[in-house]
Amino acid sequence: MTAIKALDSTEQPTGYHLPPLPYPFDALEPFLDSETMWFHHDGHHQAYVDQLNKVIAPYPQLHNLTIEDLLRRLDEVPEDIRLAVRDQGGGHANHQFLWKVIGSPRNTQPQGRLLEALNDEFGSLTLFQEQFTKLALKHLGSGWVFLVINPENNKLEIMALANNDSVLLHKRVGLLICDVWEHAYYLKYQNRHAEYLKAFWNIVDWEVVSARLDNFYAGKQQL
Ligand code: MN3
Repeated sequence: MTAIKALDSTEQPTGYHLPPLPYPFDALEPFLDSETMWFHHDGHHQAYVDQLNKVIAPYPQLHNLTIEDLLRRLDEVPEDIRLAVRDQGGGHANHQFLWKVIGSPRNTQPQGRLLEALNDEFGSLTLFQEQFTKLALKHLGSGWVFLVINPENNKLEIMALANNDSVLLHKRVGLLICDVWEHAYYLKYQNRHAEYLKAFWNIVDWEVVSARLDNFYAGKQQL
């Protein structure tokens, strides 16, 4: 087991912070309303960051790791806080990832390598969306659904994870993520789950998702 690097005396522990939402709260209207987005980002996501900072506070050697490294190296995190780090850190990482791959509805489409890979693996974009939605409907409650690439065989996979588990703990690279926790949609859609999942496709930024696959092939790290 590699020891986590301790901080130099000159380094200031930074902990984790909530990045601002990369667009206004009402940018996803009419598919997600600004009240939902405000609660989701400033409320739920902020709470994960705050809890994570509280949990790691007694362990300065963890203060300067990126959230990706913290999750990838979870087995080196002290055992008494490991579960809390998995949950609060996963919540932070997953939400950061989510804000990047959704955006104002502008009818983007998968491009280049991603479009080819979706066609190869699922038959078409529509068939992929059907499979993704089907899995998401099964996992509503507390969890996340992902489109990932498996670096072992470079194949696309749809993956559902419970609670705040991160694809980083499953040696996958995330391309797309959908939040199926109730707080992601309840204010607007209540129990109309299928309607929320249908609306989701209107706010996916396929240019970003396509770029994530290109970044993977270019060997670039990304959350
Ligand atoms: Mn959420």
